[in-house]
Amino acid sequence: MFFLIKILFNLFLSCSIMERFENDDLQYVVDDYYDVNDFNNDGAVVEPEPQRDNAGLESFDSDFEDDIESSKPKTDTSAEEARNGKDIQGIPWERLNFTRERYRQTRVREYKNYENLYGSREEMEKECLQVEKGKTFYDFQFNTRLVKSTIVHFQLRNLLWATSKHDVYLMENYSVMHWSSLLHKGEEVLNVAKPIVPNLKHPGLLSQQLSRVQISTMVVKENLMVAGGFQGELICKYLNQSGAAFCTKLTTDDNAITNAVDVYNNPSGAMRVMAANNDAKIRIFDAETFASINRYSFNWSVNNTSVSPDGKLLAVLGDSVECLIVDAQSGKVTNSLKGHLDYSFASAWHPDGHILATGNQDTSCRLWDIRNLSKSLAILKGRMGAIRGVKFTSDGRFLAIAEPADFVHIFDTKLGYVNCQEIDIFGEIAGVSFSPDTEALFVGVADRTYGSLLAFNRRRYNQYLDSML
Ligand SMILES: *[C@@H]1O[C@H](CO)[C@@H](O)[C@H](O)[C@H]1NC(C)=O
Ligand SMILES: *[C@@H]1O[C@H](CO)[C@@H](O)[C@H](O)[C@H]1NC(C)=O
Ligand SMILES: *[C@@H]1O[C@H](CO)[C@@H](O)[C@H](O)[C@H]1NC(C)=O
Ligand SMILES: *[C@@H]1O[C@H](CO)[C@@H](O)[C@H](O)[C@H]1NC(C)=O
Ligand SMILES: *[C@@H]1O[C@H](CO)[C@@H](O)[C@H](O)[C@H]1NC(C)=O
Ligand SMILES: *[C@@H]1O[C@H](CO)[C@@H](O)[C@H](O)[C@H]1NC(C)=O
Ligand SMILES: CC(=O)N[C@H]1CO[C@H](CO)[C@@H](O)[C@@H]1O
Repeated sequence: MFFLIKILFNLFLSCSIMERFENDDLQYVVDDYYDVNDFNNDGAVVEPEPQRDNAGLESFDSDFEDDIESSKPKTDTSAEEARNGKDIQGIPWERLNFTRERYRQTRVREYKNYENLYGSREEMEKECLQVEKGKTFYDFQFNTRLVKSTIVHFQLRNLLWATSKHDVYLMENYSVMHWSSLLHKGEEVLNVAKPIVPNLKHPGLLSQQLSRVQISTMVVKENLMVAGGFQGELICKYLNQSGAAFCTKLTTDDNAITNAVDVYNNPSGAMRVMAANNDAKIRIFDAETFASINRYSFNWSVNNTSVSPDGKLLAVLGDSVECLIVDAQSGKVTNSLKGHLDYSFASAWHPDGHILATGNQDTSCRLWDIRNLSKSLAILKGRMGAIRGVKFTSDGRFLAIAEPADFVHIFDTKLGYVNCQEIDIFGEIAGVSFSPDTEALFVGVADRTYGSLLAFNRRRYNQYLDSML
């Protein structure tokens, strides 16, 4: 029952340690918890030392695990089992001393959101869009523990990508895993603990062998996977080739984390790779030759960037309450977005190119109309935590925003974002991704016991119309 211990431990953290520790210390403590220092030399993750102050729970834990061992339950949950009342994550509430509802209430009440800037959020809450919850746009399809997401940095939750409704890529320890829904099976596609020797050789290409990379962020688009590392690494891999095409260390700065990577087409259609780092720089590479094309510097660590659908504008987010709109060709700042109360870590553009959504530690997602940036268009509020993941479907119909734990919210953009489905689970969220055809939504949960991949299916017209009548 590691997961409950973890949550209780986090509560313990929030109550006693968090008050005393400043941000970086908390980050360190939380990182510690999320395996950063648990990776040992052979690439496996070692079990953490038993936590103090929870002796009672520990014995509860081991009893419980023994139970599981003897009865060997199937850990996966199908749509049918869920309809018949099984918990979608397979959490055996019936054997616990509290109900799911009660635990949910406690968790929402006790959860301490991580903030860099403190201050009242009351004014903001008043401005938030009034939203009707309880819609179903995506139906639960399955949950599997055959693959389990892991996280290396508690603020970076962009570690899962779907390339089709059957194909998902995610990080598990030192492995980039591919999950096939058709085969119902996970398979390692790249091991980043072992030395990675880049395949591509060009004169002048700044490529180098890497190993023991802790992947902090990734993107997979079509045939190209790009991953960023905790020490400023960048790894580019074609999915149809073994090994990696290009690897490099982007910076030798001490604080070098690659926070965000993206693959996009520039206005003339050429494919580009973009990386945003804690050394306050954005770097752009050609996605075929991996030649360095541009480098833009900012005044603060760049924590997330995203490129407008036409490839002309960059949204640049980081350790600032302001988000910047930057010309992608020149790196010139053309606008700044004012409204958020803390730092931002996620963004996405509506495919129509007019709407930008930004996810922030102030627990909100703001929508901006790029044609008039004087004020945000709307504020969408999470339940308890920062908004660390933001994704639109490729047809623009839905927006999903993910909190660091427990909640993913899906909004219908066509109806003005006032209708919402709330996906309610327990555990840290490593990433959310719609399949490019919009049919599937995947959520990666990082947890030692309940870590899993959840899949949801888009509900189609007939049912959907019913639900709207
Ligand atoms: C990741 O580490 C956990 C804990 O050591 C282990 O159970 C799991 O099999 C590992 N997964 C992979 C893909 O290496
Ligand atoms: C659950 O509650 C029952 C009765 O209230 C008690 O006997 C039992 O020890 C409790 N179990 C745990 C694991 O706390
Ligand atoms: C892999 O795909 C790329 C296009 O993305 C293509 O140029 C290349 O020839 C393919 N390589 C193999 C080995 O199939
Ligand atoms: C920024 O965040 C969004 C949403 O979380 C993500 O889709 C995008 O890939 C991130 N940008 C980069 C450059 O990683
Ligand atoms: C960085 O700060 C300098 C001095 O405060 C300012 O002139 C410049 O516009 C800032 N650059 C950006 C990209 O915000
Ligand atoms: C932009 O929006 C603001 C309010 O959100 C409005 O007052 C202003 O007139 C708009 N500007 C233009 C050029 O439409
Ligand atoms: C996740 C991450 O690396 N966030 C960084 C954003 O930028 C600031 C620096 O200004 C870092 O302290 C954060 O670690």
